[in-house]
Amino acid sequence: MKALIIGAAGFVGNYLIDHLIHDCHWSVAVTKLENEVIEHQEVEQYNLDILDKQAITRLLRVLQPNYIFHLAAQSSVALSWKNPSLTIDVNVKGSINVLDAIRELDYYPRILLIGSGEEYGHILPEETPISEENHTRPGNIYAASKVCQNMIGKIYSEAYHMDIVMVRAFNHIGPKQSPTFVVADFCKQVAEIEKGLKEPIIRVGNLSAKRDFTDVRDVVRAYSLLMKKGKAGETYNIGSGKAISIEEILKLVLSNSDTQISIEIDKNKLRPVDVPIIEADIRKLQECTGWEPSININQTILDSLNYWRFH
Ligand code: A2R
Repeated sequence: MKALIIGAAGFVGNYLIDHLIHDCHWSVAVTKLENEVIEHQEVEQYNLDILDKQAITRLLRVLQPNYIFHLAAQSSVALSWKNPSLTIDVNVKGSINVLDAIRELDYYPRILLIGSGEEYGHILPEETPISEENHTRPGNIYAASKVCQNMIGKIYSEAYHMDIVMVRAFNHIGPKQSPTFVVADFCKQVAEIEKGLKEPIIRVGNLSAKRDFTDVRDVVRAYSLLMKKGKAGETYNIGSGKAISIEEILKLVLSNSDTQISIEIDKNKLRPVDVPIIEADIRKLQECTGWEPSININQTILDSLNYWRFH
């Protein structure tokens, strides 16, 4: 099996490459932006900006992979408030470029489109845990762009009989994640405090929000399982199935350090609109694949903290 990961230089791509090579034993090619570096020397690497549709066509005509994991995105909610048009360009126009290039080539790979638990947006208490059938009420520009990507995936799958599976991945965490995301941000701050690089105060945003966190190594396993077993045109939630408050996360991070650290609210870390609770109903994924998360949250936090301690 030949797999192509589009947008492999990011947080998830790094883990997905490892998993596909070492656990699935697939042949793997990857794309990245020109200025990005992918450390895995063993994979074929290509520069690709998904805003350039002709470049996508040229690459796919030559490679013709059986499986395409579409990861390329502007993936930060915070940046989507600051740069909404870039977010829409990359996440909507870029995704349609990928799908349309495949449609025009008249070949039928299986495509996994990566969406987000953020798509559900303002979830009502009685809708928790949230299932794939629920309404989406996106609460930020990133979420809106991923809802749009999901709808386009469904339309292309039905209209052109393309083999597209959509996922809604809830928050995924782990070593090497950018500190624009909350767990990595907390771990990096604590590691800097321990090294004496920063005063012993951790700056935090909204602590009451509850999110469904899964280790990225479990998430990529769900991706390959859905590639093998998912049904075309369907959307699958990927999450732990249990929401935890950011305050609990903060406590876990601090409990893994011996240093005395005080907590301060930083207004810059508060969002214009924040969704109170996001928790995944993962029965559809489990019925289809038998997937279970295997790494508990404290282990992920410890691994992330150790990553920042040694970098
Ligand atoms: O934004 P950058 O410079 O970090 O590059 C990201 C890249 N990317 C693009 N690739 C091709 N053409 C573009 N026009 C373009 N714009 C951005 O996609 C980055 O290297 C990669 C996405 O990786 P991350 O931002 O680290 O996201 P992560 O956590 O790996 O998530 C993968 C997927 C995304 O679709 C998320 O929205 C979803 O999972 O949660």
